[in-house]
Amino acid sequence: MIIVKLGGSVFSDKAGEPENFREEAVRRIAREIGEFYPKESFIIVHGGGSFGHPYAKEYGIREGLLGLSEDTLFWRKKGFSLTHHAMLRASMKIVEAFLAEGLPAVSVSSSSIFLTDSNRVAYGDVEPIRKLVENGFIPSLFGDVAVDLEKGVDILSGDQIVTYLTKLFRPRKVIFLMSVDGIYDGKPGEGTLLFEIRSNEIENLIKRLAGSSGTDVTGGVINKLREAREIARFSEVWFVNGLVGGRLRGAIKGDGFGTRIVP
Ligand code: IP8
Repeated sequence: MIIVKLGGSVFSDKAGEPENFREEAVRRIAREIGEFYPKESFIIVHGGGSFGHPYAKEYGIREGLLGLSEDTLFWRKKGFSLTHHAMLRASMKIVEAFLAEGLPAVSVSSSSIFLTDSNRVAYGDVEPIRKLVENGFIPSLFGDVAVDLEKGVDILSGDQIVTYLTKLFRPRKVIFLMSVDGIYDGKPGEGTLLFEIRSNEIENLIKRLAGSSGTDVTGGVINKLREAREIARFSEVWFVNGLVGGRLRGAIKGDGFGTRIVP
């Protein structure tokens, strides 16, 4: 099994119009997966991109529901629903792109199967996912809103979902598709691309890297690196550019261009 995290900045331009969608890029990614499926099984987890993040930010979903006046409480709950619906629209587009390439992707709503606590998955009902995979489907989950055990509501990042699924399903590989060539020591384009990172070096790297891009409510590359350190205990991890044809194929085959996390 391979888990592919389809970054929000790959299937959409986060700095562009709300809900813009790069259909051609997603269809090409689906075709690269199609070169290995069904011999290899896949789970897709995608991010929020220009769909979920603007709503999550506007309605302050991460602030939760505690201590709010009645009006603000209703407003935030409305934002929860709107953020989820934006994610459903993203999911629909991604699944349609996969179907158009002949791959049986099936949308699985993360907020229906996960509960969070302190920024992690606290509960997950993953049996339907396991069964979908066993029956040859490609489950497609996504970063989403979530009911949170402590603060009422929160945002659950796709990266956290990937970590949770990795611990349970032990995929042989986890591949993060990004809009840059991998993890850089410094700002992308300015720092140097790191082809290999030892998992025990990740903490220092996180300290060196500056904050992340504007609309990303879940912490961008820093969050990914934290998850990667955890994931690397169970699986091979790659970060590759999902906007460049062939990079995903390379990571699947094992001779890819990008960053590989080594134990
Ligand atoms: O882009 C966030 O998921 P991520 C999802 O994987 C929402 O961090 C709803 C903002």
